[in-house]
Amino acid sequence: MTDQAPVTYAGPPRVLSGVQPSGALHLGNYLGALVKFTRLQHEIDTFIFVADLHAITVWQDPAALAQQTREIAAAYIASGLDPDKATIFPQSAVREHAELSWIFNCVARLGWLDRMTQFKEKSGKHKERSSVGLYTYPVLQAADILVYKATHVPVGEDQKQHLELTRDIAQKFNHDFNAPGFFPLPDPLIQGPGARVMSLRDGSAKMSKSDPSDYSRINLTDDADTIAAKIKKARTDPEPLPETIEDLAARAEADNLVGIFAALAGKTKAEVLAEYAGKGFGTFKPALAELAVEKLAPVGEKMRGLLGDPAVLDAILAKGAEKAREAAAPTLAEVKKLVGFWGA
Ligand code: AQP
Repeated sequence: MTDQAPVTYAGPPRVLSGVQPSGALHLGNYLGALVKFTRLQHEIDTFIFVADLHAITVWQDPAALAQQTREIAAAYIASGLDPDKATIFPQSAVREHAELSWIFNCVARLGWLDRMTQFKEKSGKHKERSSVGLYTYPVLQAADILVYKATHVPVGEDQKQHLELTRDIAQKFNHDFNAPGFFPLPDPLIQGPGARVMSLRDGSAKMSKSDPSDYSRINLTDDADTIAAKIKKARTDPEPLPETIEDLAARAEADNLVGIFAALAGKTKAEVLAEYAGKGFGTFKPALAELAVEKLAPVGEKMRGLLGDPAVLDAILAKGAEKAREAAAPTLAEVKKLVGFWGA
């Protein structure tokens, strides 16, 4: 322990994020995560992984997991991630994530994890039957980020609490091991109208892979007709669109569709309202469907093309894993020294 004033992290900026290979990707994953990755790769050194260690916190069919991993990699590239710019890799191929996660399990406090709302939501009424991994998921997430000393983490709104936990772990590690400024306190990049895309069937629930209704979400692999049909069937209210954001706030489903339009068009919700205020959903939904098809159908098509040649995807993942290991290994070596392990 030390009385020294905290020293801020002085290393270079770096982006880290990932998506679990636990099912088909949807519009929420695309707007909350993938689109941001693509933008950031041009600005900052970017590491994007396929979170297969996270995926097995709930049961995954061993015969399908590797292919699901390729599918996420294909979605990244189809959304615009360039493997020559960003490092794209499977989490399980870089063992430093799991090793640092154990050390962080000994830094994080039970009380911190007890507060995590995602565990409560995902474990539901059967907490005692959930895997221990599901409970310590946010600790692994902290290791994912900090093993690369990442400073910026593009995620959807649902990950905000986990990012706060990452900052708490970094701060406690730096303090306990007398290493001020060793780990950065990473900033979540959440803002934007796509940060929380809600279900098309229920404006109070987030769009999610695990929702039993396929009509609740738009999958990246949906074809143009399916995308249009899902938007047509999306739940709404009978009122025309209002003029102000404030008047939209109490209308969850309308707010969600305007938010999706804004995110896909690269506009603000206010700009969308300026165009559609006073118009009903009979006008707005077809315009949204057209925009969604224009933006998403090519992504699905490109994904299918990439998946037709798994050897190319595997080569990209293998090369990414090598680069990621090179970046992660020195951090873990320093951590082991700080902790005081023999031989470190
Ligand atoms: N509805 C959403 N709106 C905006 N962003 C979202 N994300 C997920 N849902 C939305 C963001 O997508 C990234 C990857 O998510 P993930 O697959 O790692 O985990 P998740 O959050 O558990 O995704 P799902 O679809 O909700 O899966 P299930 O149904 O299994 O819980 C993250 O950045 C997340 O914020």
